[in-house]
Amino acid sequence: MSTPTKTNDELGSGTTGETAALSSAETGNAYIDQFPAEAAVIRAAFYSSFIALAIGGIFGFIQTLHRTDIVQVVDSSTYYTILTAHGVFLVISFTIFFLVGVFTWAVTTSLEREVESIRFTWTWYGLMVLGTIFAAVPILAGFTDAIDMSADVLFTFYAPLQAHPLFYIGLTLFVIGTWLAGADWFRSWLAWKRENPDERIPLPTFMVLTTMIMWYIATLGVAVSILVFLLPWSLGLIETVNPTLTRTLFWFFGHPVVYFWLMPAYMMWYLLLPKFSGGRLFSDPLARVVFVLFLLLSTPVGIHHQYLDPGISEGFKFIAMTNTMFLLLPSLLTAFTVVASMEHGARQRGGTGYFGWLKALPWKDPVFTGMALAGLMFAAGGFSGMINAGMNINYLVHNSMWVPGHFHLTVGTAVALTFMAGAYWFIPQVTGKPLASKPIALVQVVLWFIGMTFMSNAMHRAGLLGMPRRTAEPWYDGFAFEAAIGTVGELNAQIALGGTLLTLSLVLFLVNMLITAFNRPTGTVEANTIPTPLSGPSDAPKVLDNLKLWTAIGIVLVILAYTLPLASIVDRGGLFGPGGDAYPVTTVDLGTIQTGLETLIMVVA
Ligand code: HAS
Ligand code: CU
Repeated sequence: MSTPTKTNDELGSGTTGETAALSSAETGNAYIDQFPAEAAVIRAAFYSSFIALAIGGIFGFIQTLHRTDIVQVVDSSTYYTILTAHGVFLVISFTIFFLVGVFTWAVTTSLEREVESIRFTWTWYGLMVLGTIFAAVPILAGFTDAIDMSADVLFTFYAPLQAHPLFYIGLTLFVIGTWLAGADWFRSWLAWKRENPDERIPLPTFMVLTTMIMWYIATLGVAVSILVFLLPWSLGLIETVNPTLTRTLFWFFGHPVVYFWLMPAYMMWYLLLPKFSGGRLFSDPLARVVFVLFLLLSTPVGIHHQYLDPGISEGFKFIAMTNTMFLLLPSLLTAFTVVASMEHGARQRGGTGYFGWLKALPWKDPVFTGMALAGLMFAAGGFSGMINAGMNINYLVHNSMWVPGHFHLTVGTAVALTFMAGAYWFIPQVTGKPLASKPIALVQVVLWFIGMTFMSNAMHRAGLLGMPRRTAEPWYDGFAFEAAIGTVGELNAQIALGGTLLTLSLVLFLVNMLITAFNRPTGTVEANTIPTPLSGPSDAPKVLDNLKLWTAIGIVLVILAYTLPLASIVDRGGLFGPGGDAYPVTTVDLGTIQTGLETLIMVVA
């Protein structure tokens, strides 16, 4: 390992930052100048994520027009193929490829050191690419009968839906890639720690490490589910599985995965939003508390996705609900800290008054505006999450369009819009080329906000009318949805309009990225600096950096929340039973559909 030629003083770990300068437009001090080898991997990860975004976005567009009955370019029988491709490409590939790039940036920048072995870094990236391709092949093969493969199992992929083995193998490789990525960052930190035994962990690295510990705990559930049950089942090695067990193991992972997407977005709000607001992070200690809370509480809540599942007793559901309500705390703390930092920035820029300071924020900057609008929408998405989390009120919204409304505000905006806005800063950093068009970028982020306002609001309302999710043709013969205000036609029109604006916004984003990538470097790129916090790490109790302690408590909480529910599920249904036929939805004849439906009814009943 060698020390990079140019270092970044402002991100130093020990200073409290009373005298820290804000970022300046020095040239030759962009990330690519400091870490050229790492910049190449991060570029590759970002471009992979954009390819996934483009593919997933196309399916989203087809889907929104299909289920609102505006234009149907595919047969309804392929709807699950489209829905699976939309979900997997966006929430698995787009988000995770992007975040591994951001995490690599965060660790190298804040530790001021190159990765220990760039070959290892390329290896985990390569595994993630291989995994994505393996999983994508059976998903896309679902569109044609010519290839005897499918994976129409949605991004939640639990039994009785069954995919081709290649899908599970691909997911496994992808997850192993992320595990190795985490190992890479831990190695960097340990090497740094040997040289700096008395320093506090720099905040960006602290955020990466806590997120990865959370991810290691969470992915245990999906690893067991795939390796012990789903993969052997799809290979024909075992005849049957216990659907409730695979669902529960999925949600063991399926809730924390949403924080695996959110925590990098939060990291960008903590590190970049204050900078672009013209100020400094309000509190480093609070940020550390938030990430520790996520580490502790993200996993023992997964059963809040299963309030309506039979076979899990109410008491366990109640515990999951209680934990979920505690889990609101880190987000509420984040709302406070990030908005306080923005206010500080606005006042530095001359803003005054109770709310007047809002006008002093740099609304013409797409990085700032994108992230601020993402935060604003997350306030709404967080509230619909609280409603989901209430055990009794969940019965009203579960499996309805409300839920896609919720997650298009959270992962679809808080995360996706933050990542896109962040890309306007990161891509110049890792290419050395200024953004092709700032005005188009600004239009893009605002268009996303407007499109999502239409779409998610109408989705929530449609859900309250009882309109189901995951349905190609959610209209029933002889059944009219009763709308309290407006009509279902109006809601569908809003969903389709919103989806179209989002597609337009996506095109603008991708074109801007494409032109930037192929541009010749002209003009200067801003220096890779983050202002130090107002209240720095020396104000944070040392125990916050005790990662072993938090890991141990995190594991104990998971054991407490999951041992009894899993034991009782296995006790009732058996480890590999009660079974029921596998259910691939497409490329099957009517007889199989009938058997599948009977299975589903059996499982639900
Ligand atoms: Fe969720 C279902 C509960 C957060 C994603 N969620 C889903 C699904 C997805 C998803 C994908 O309890 C569907 C899965 C499926 O296919 O079935 N969710 C919650 C709760 C939270 C929550 C309590 N979800 C997320 C996040 C996601 C995400 C984050 C992705 C990234 N969710 C549920 C439940 C279900 C569920 C049930 C199951 C529903 C069912 O029945 O199927 C909380 O974490 C939310 C806390 C958030 C807040 C908001 C704080 C506000 C902030 C904004 C600050 C403002 C700024 C801007 C910075 C309390 C931080 C200021 C700007 C200025 C201009 C001043
Ligand atoms: Cu959840």
